[in-house]
Amino acid sequence: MLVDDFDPLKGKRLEILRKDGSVNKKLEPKIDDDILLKAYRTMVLTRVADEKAVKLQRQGRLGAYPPTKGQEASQIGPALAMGPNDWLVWAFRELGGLIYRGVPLWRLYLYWMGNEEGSSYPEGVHATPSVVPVGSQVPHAVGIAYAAKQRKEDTAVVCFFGDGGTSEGDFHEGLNFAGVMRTPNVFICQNNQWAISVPRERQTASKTIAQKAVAYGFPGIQVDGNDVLALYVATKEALERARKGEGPTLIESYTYRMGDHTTSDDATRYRLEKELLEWADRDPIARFRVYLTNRGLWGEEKEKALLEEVSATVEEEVKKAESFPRPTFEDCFRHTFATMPEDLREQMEALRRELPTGRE
Ligand SMILES: Cc1ncc(C[n+]2csc(CCOP(=O)(O)OP(=O)(O)O)c2C)c(N)n1
Ligand SMILES: [Mg+2]
Repeated sequence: MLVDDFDPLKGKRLEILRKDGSVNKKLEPKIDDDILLKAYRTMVLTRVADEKAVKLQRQGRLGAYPPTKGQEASQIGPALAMGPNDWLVWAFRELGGLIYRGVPLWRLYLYWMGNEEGSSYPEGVHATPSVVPVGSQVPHAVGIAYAAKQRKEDTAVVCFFGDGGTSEGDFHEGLNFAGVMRTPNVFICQNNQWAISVPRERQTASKTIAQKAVAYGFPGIQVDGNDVLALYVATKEALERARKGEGPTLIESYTYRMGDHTTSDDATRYRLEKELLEWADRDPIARFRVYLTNRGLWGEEKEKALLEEVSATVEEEVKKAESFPRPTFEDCFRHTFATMPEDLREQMEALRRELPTGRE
């Protein structure tokens, strides 16, 4: 088993697709060509959709947005490994995984535009809505997995969170419970080296995040987070364990946030350009393209056609999202209770009085 060969306490990291696009043949997974191509398309679509979201925010057409650039493999690798009944529980920076799992892009844009309709996913798409309170989705993911186990359903739950999320009580409570009850969870920490302006070294004194699993009594593995094949392989093995009733796994996806924390942030204030350039050299999409080219599946013509198709798709999705009415200030008071409690109604009325006329 991989988790035995890549002991995080010994500082080992699973890498299959190297940054130059060459591959470790011994560990290379067998994935059908059409799945590989779908994964590549989704990675490129995610990159283009992400850049568009930042532009929309700058133009005042979308609220705040957390860029996902650089983390595409980290999300799409696990998505490839998931079965149709598995749940995806996410935080707020998992655009690629959601698109791969079938959440329409226009819905995700709509969510960042402030419209709660954006959190309503099509029937059969097993994904929870975004949660911004850091780490709070971890107990939810464990609860879903525990319920599936009690009901004897063939369902595992893949839960994403960040390096910053591991400092929250919810992370500890969730992983502890999962370990004790052997729930079918795969925890994926997207260690993108930063939690807003807090670097990874200030987040935890642990040498790796993967090694935290040891204390909870289940396997942990650190994986090159810019390597879509390694993420696929590690998640697939973890899901197999989960389905066999062998309990959870913690995967640390060692990656990098290429953009700002959100559109309200300016990362040049706290990190060096040198670091950014080093990680740009480890781009997850570039190496996957070389891999596909070496396998005879890709070339310049196809790349050009794909970029055109994907850009047109993104424009269509934006159009669809913008066809919905813009949210009003009242929307942030809705959707929590079926019937709004009196004190919340009073707060809403107080805010209405504060707003300048015309801004409602
Ligand atoms: C409980 C809580 N505390 C603080 C914040 C403010 N906040 C939003 S994102 C974030 C950093 C999260 O870092 P990480 O978990 O590494 O995820 P990343 O943003 O890097 O994807 C913080 C502190 C919050 N949303 N919730
Ligand atoms: Mg982070």
